Amino acid sequence: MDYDKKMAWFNEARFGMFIHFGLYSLLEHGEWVMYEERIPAAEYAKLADRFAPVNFNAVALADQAVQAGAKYMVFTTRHHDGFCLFDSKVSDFTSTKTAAKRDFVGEYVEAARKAGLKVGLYYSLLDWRFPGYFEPEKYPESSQAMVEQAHAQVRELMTNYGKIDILFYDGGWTAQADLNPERMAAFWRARELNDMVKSLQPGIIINNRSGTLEDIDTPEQRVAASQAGRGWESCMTIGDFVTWGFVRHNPNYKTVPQLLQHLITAAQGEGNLLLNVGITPEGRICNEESERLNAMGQWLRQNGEAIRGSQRCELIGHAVTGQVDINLQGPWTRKGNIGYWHLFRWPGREAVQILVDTPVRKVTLLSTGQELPFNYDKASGKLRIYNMPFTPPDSAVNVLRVEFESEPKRRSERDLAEWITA
Ligand code: FHN
Repeated sequence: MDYDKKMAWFNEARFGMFIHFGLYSLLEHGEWVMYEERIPAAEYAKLADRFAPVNFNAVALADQAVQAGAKYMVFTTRHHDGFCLFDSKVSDFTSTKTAAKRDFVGEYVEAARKAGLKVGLYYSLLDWRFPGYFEPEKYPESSQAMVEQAHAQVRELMTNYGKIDILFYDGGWTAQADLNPERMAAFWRARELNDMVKSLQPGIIINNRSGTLEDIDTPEQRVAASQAGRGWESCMTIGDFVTWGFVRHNPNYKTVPQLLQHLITAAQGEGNLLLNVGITPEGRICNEESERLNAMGQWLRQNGEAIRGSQRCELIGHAVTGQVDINLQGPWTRKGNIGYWHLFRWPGREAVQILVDTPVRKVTLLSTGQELPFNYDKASGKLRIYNMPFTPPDSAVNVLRVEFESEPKRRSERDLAEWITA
């Protein structure tokens, strides 16, 4: 399928909800607990006897994503511990064959679709239960078996749950932390794997973590734009960067303005934010995360126009490569001839944007529709917006919607000192 066509819904969405849930959720020490505490496989497997999250409600999860303004979800079908939240013919270490006796992936997919959300599946290639993962030369058969298992399970996921919109691979690196794409692709037989995925799910968006480039880049815990024309998605936790699985006592949650600023910064570079929730042992989203998501949803309901399907804007934004200026107030997004100025810091009565090369027709405050007087001086390239409310209407981020005569262009400064004597 044509790349732009395939990516259209993804680029319109800009915001997705990531869900980390698995056996590790029971221990509340994060999703790496098995490895970080070197819990032997047989001992770790006993967790499955008491993994029966009665409050796991996929409909409620999907509802939360909708409330947050997310347009898609990505769910951990299996993390590095190898425990599958789906039925698998090639493993008994699954939620369908142990205490829970539930196919959480099936429940999730159905709920997501019903809520009108696009469906993403996360799958960890590596599986810590295989000695051959850690020592492939010493245990070549085990290493082979792990790769075979990954191929078989990805096939199951791509076959048994109807249309899947995103495949989010993870854990493609070696135990020696080798992230060389060629070696990763050779180890996992990624080309063969992804050919199979594409034949089963035409139109699926595949991430870049199996060793082959595929459709999207996935910067983690940071927002970093790819080259124009290439899709990308920053995945990030609401809490601090150490853990994606639920941790009960974590004082390090990001604030709503911080989270919105990450979303906007992604939108500025034509990328998405995939924001993670760590599900509690009982199967819920904790209040700290839920409250933040709801606040983001509230903001998006008023300002979503500036985010959905956003394009890059030439006006100075936040730390744009190759430009010395950093716009104190915040970055711009764009849609056609409309520029959206995201005020991360409220400037008071007047906002000044320099190096504007395109005449302006109209300025409004996006959330209220209030029209604001302005002056655009073609000679200096300055846009002054006046009579703004003294206190910011939104306590997090306010957006000025600026209608230009044509696509807003940035004026280049041929003589960098000219402005001093102007
Ligand atoms: O090791 C994982 C981590 O637990 C988490 O799942 C994140 C999400 O992108 N990915 C890995 C590290 O890149």
